[in-house]
Amino acid sequence: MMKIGIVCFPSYGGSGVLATELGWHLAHLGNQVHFISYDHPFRLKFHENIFYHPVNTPHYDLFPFPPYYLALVNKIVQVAEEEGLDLVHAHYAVPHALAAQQALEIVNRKVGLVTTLHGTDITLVGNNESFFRTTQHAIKNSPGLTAVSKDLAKLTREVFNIQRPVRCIYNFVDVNEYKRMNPESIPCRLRYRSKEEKLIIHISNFRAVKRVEDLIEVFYGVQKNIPARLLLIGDGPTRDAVSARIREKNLQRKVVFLGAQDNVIPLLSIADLLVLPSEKEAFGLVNIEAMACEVPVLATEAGGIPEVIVHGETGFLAPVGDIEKMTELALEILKNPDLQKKMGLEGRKRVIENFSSDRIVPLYLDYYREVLSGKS
Ligand code: GMT
Repeated sequence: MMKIGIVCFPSYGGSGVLATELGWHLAHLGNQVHFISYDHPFRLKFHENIFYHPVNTPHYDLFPFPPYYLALVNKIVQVAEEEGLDLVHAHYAVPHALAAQQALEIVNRKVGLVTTLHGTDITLVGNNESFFRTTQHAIKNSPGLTAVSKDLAKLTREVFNIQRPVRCIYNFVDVNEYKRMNPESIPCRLRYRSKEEKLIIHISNFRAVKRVEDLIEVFYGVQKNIPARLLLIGDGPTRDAVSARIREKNLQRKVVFLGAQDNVIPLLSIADLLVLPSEKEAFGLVNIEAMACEVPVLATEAGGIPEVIVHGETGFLAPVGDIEKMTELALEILKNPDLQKKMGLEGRKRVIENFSSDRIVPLYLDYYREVLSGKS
């Protein structure tokens, strides 16, 4: 049994979801898990081995910006000392990797540290001049360092000009939870689609990097060919621009915008295709959530996505921004129920074999032991 501190973002977004799920599974395997964050992680379910420690940033007139980083370092020190942590697992490089490192320099005994890089912490944030040197320092010096795809591990070494190994540990889902429900048992099914219509689904945090406007263009082409609807789930900075594009294309009656949702399993279970047109994507957690629910995926060739989706078997890959190709591939799946079914089943099989919690969580535990023994 280990005592593990998890530092993560608590809000919607892949890194927070992954960290939360990992913490839950580690607790389920008998470890004691301490979440350290500014809010209660939104997907965190109760478990007797899980504890939550909020980071409170006091207001003081002299501070024009609340000093969250300082409060976070202080909280990690406090939890590590009071709870006797064996290891801290920092998710997302900025600011968690450096905060955890500083905290563990202060702690009065040796505590292990693993940093997991999730993607935008390297491609967008860490890469920014304002954060570059601190992020580089943090990833150079974290005793354990993982990335969620081989592509991200390679990119990290290139961007930060480092030689050290970066262990690839893929995202995972619990396939006992993520499985296709009988669509007939989902009451909202006919609200979002009629029996004749095909349903495309998209789930993201609506950041520019997701290129959701490309999806609107693809959907425009699809619905000109076959009866179809589009279900958009999530919220974020490009939501208004996406809504504007939907109006511009006069698609309001065919697009349902649900906003952020806690439980996407029933929604995936009524979908025929998930589309993820991202410009950058370290892994694409939503891809395996969809695949586990037997939904084929059409995504771009960006980042780590080709490590997840097998073109022609579990879905299709297309170049970033290639609307015409994406429309053609979407139609190929939606017009061919046998192909859709086959890809859906292959997708679930691939997730069970490669990206299930049963397979991935032990890899993290093994890595923790390796780091604690000083072998990594
Ligand atoms: O997808 C996002 O923009 C959210 C972001 C995050 O950090 O919360 O997700 C990143 O981490 C996920 C979990 O490891 C990965 O599956 C996503 O691919 C990655 N997002 C990007 O690289 C854009």
